[in-house]
Amino acid sequence: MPKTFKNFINGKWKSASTGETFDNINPADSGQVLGRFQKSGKKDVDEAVAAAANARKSWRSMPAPRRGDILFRAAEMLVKDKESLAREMTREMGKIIKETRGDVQEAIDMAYYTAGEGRRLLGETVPAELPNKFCMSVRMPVGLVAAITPWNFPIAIPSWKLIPALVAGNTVVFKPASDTPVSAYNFVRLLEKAGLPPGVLNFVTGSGTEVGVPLMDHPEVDLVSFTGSTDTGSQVAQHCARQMKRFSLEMGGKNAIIVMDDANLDSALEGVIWGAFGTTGQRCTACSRVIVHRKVLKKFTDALLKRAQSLKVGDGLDSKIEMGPLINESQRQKVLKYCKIGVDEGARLLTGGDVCKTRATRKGFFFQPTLFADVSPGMRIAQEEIFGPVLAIIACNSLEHAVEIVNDSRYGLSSAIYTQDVNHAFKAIETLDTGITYVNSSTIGAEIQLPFGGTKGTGNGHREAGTAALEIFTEWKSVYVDYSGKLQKAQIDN
Ligand code: UN1
Repeated sequence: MPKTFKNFINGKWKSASTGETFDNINPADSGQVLGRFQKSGKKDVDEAVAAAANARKSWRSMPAPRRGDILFRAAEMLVKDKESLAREMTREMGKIIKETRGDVQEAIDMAYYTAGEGRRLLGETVPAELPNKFCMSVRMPVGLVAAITPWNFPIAIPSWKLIPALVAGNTVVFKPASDTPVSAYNFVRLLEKAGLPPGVLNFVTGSGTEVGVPLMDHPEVDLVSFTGSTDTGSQVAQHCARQMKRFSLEMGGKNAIIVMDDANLDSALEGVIWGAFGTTGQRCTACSRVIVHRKVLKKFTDALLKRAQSLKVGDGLDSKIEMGPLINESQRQKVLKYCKIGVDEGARLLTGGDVCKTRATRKGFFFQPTLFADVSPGMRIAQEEIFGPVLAIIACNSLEHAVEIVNDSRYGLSSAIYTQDVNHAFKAIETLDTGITYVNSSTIGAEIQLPFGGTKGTGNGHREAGTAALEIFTEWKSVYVDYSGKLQKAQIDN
């Protein structure tokens, strides 16, 4: 019998009011049920929100360095449990063990870095325009945060939301993706053990419609922090706008790498393969387009083909495996559909394009590493987010042309250029319309001390991680202290 996991509300682990559960399965072996999770409903959401609302006052009045101490403890516990957390994550999410270790490491980095905000949370002191007067700005918590997270970074992305929200003095109701609830549970359990008081962090599992919607619609929720698809993100925006709530959205990408004729092609090859097929292409930052200068197109395409065909696909717990399965069957069908669209549009399928059919991969949601050549920038496979191991190769004639192709997208998350020419590198940094640009590196691999997020359809102007995260999770308060002992009128007495 698989273990049954519960919700965490007001410091207690409890079953959902519905009495129902859902199964969490291993995408590398879909017959394997890893656990049963609560199929919660509105009543559970109401209870979790009430607990978070109740804890608001005491949590925001705890000195921020003390809140940071709890998060430092969580960082230490993550270090200690890194290997077991990574293994459980590979089992439920599918990405290879090296990558799930990286996922946990990202949460460790986030916890250490952001716990330190407990002793910073910097504001400004500025001169006053009148004598005997003092001015400063301080950061205040927003209030009650709903964190809604995806399955592709089952601990890292929750850490981007929960840790800055908590250190800033907010209380949280956390709804994880239903494909990866074990990792979310492990993270919450660890934060509980690190010493969060009851009600400060609540955890409710279940579907988007039964948990996500009532959560973001709840009038006590002040802020919704969401990472996921652009379609769902736009729903979140509409729900939040009705109640004038604050919301931050981190959504799709159609990230591209430019390979110039002066690039180090060996290094570019590694970067493109890693960007396109790492996490089985299921990163918002995945490289799904490579824009190659015509002068090196044939050589680079041949090298890509050789490397893509040699990738070892299988169970991510086996350390020799380079690419795991897709998350579930419906994602696999979506990727398959896009491969058919690519062929119909006239792109040339070089390799892949179908589900894996070997003995070792029969039981899971595996897909072949796929390359399309002769892709033109307007094709659907070059415009729409596929979220799978499918790479479109597009030819360009110059840097200007390449940048035009990269920017011809509704998304603007990550971009990269491989070049040995410093002028090309800086021109690309200046003109690529994305939130992140890499020079001589892949589109993936963002570090937590910098802002993470994108332009255009990727987001709504906010950034996660770094100190930028505090812009979402805090409100500014401007403070004026007049110690003149009399009424002084700004703009009038000076
Ligand atoms: C995501 O793609 O959903 O930069 C997050 C990266 C990771 C985070 C990616 N550090 O690829």
